[in-house]
Amino acid sequence: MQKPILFGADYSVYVRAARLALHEKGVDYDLEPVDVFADEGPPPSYLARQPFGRIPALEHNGFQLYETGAITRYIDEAFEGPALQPADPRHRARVNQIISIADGYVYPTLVWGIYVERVSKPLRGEPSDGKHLAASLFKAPIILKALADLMGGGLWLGGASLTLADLHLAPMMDYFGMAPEGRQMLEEHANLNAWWSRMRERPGMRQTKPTA
Ligand SMILES: N[C@@H](CCC(=O)N[C@@H](CS)C(=O)NCC(=O)O)C(=O)O
Repeated sequence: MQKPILFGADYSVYVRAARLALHEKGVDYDLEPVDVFADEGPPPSYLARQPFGRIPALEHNGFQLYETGAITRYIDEAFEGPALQPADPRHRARVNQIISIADGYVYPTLVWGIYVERVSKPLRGEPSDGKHLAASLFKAPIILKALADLMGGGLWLGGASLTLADLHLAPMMDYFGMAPEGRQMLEEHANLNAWWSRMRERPGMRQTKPTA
């Protein structure tokens, strides 16, 4: 069997979620660099793999796949290792709900609206969009409360064991927590904060830390 190849860049939260799934399953893989934010954009050969120009994309034994939710579920189901999705329909639905919240609300608001405006743009010497930041800071507590409510008293977001919900959310939380407001908001929810302390210590998280 060939090693899976993941196309993307280590700065991407979505690439990192797929890499975390590979790490948790104990799967050896190659990371083939694709920089979607390069001035010239992604190479045309990559657009043949991912017509929307987003990262990541996966190739495994000739099977090509894009969209992170499909990739992480495929990794979970195609490889040996601990199951990352609960078998019980209600628990599995909860995991899928949290992944959907990550895509629909966490990524645009906590990553683009807060991390990018508050941390990344100033580091690059670019002006922040104050309105975007303010609107995102206003929406963020709703998102954190929803996640904290769904998590309840479990150790992990989806219950007693680590699931894809944790792996999708963790890379986004890592960026969000780099903003002082992000750290403060996280600390207001004891269960989420404790989850983040557990999650950030996993070997996969350390091995996939963005380089820049
Ligand atoms: N729906 C896509 C989203 C992936 C995504 O947005 N990736 C970002 C990097 S974290 C990207 O490629 N952005 C490039 C762009 O917005 O042009 C998936 O689930 O894979």
